[in-house]
Amino acid sequence: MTEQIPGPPGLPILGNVLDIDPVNAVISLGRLAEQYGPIFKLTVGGSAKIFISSRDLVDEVSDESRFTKQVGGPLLQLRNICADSLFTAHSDEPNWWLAHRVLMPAFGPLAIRGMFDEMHDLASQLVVKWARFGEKEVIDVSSDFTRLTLDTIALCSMSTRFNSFYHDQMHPFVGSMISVLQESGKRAVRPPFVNNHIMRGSLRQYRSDIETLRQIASGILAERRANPLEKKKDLLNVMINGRDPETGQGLSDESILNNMIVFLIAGHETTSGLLSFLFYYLLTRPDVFAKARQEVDEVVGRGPVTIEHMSKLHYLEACLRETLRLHPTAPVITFQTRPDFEKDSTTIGNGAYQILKGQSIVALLVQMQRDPSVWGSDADEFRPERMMDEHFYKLPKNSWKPFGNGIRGCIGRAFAWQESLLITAMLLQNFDFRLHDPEYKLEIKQTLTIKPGNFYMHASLREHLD
Ligand code: MNH
Repeated sequence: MTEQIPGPPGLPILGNVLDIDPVNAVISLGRLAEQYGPIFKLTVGGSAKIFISSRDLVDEVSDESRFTKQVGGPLLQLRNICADSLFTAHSDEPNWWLAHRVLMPAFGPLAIRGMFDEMHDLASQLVVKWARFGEKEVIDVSSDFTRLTLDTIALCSMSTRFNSFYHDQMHPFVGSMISVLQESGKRAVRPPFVNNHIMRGSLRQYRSDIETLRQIASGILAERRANPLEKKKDLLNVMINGRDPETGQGLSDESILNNMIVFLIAGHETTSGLLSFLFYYLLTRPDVFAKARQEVDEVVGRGPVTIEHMSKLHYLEACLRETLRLHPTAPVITFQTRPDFEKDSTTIGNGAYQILKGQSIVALLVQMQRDPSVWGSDADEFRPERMMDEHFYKLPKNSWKPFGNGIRGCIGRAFAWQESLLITAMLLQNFDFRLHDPEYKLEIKQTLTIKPGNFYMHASLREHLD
């Protein structure tokens, strides 16, 4: 016998729309998890969704022989922009397999090492900017990190410089991207007839922003076709020249455009959020700051940060892991039964809860990664020691999964890791920091991803005593 899944009662037509604050969906879902427990059910946009937040339940749905990623909610809306790109394709779409096989080598360890110098170049621009500003300037932390991560993914993926640090106005691609991402989030919680017939003004703006993104991307592609830059190994060249090792097939221009746009979307906000949350901990935890800086001083010293240092910054790495545990910047991942799953239903919770074929199961990573049965009674505390290699590699499987699940997990993980380590090492090597508001309490701001809200700091060049 299976059990009823608990949840708040809904309204006849609107379902549980009022239980979710669209601006702060992740926070309101977290509150419902506190109230209803590790599994609860809501009706959103006409269909029932199941929300899970314990490690054991997430472990069960991570079983790829029964479940896979579901493209629904905001991701389904993103398909208006990038169709069946790597990130937004359904797991059984042929273009997912094709792009996955063509692109995997381009995100492998060797290829990412090859991007080090370009990452270093842009991180240096941030160092120069903060050094010139001096200690009085109020730094909007996540805004500067967003400029940096966006410039980095644009340079490494398509050798294009957005030069975000040299312009007050953001590059037109950026403005349109931010606005389509916001609108996609809003569309996901509105009924379709409202999106397509009532919000006419928003729809017009949405279409024109999508057009801007596609035009800029296709301009870059056309220019590359005219000037092939044969020695470049950026992602764009891999997409143009790469062939599926199994079939010999290459990506169509349409698919290249979709994936160019998706790298820029998926490849910057999550990393910028990670760096911003990390800096929140570095600035509010003098013990953590001292250890991190000591490691940088010992490993790197005063000279340039190099690729060889990347594998030696063990404490910094633990800090990054612990930051993503408490604040997984892509805060939910959605599962459903595999399209080729042969039965009409299955169960989770050791047989307790029935899951129908195609049913949405949303894993709430913020709660899941604080499950006391894995992390103990200090689960809410930032304690990087628990993430040092000797503990990290012994964690129960699927208890830390900020990069998603299995074959549909993040392809950019090594990229984000190298970028984050490099930036943090360079900043710790060069600056002292302090909070702008010494009383600052962490606020969470959500778009599709999460980042700290209203978080400002000051940076001053370190006085090296030697
Ligand atoms: Mn990334 C998928 C988190 C950095 C490109 N990424 C995912 C998923 C998560 C995720 C979670 C799975 C989403 C889902 O199940 O719906 N990604 C992150 C985090 C960071 C990150 C926390 C940084 C920190 N991601 C990056 C970077 C890039 C990138 C950098 C590009 C260079 N991510 C992707 C792509 C996918 C993805 C592409 C889709 C992969 C697939 O489905 O095959």
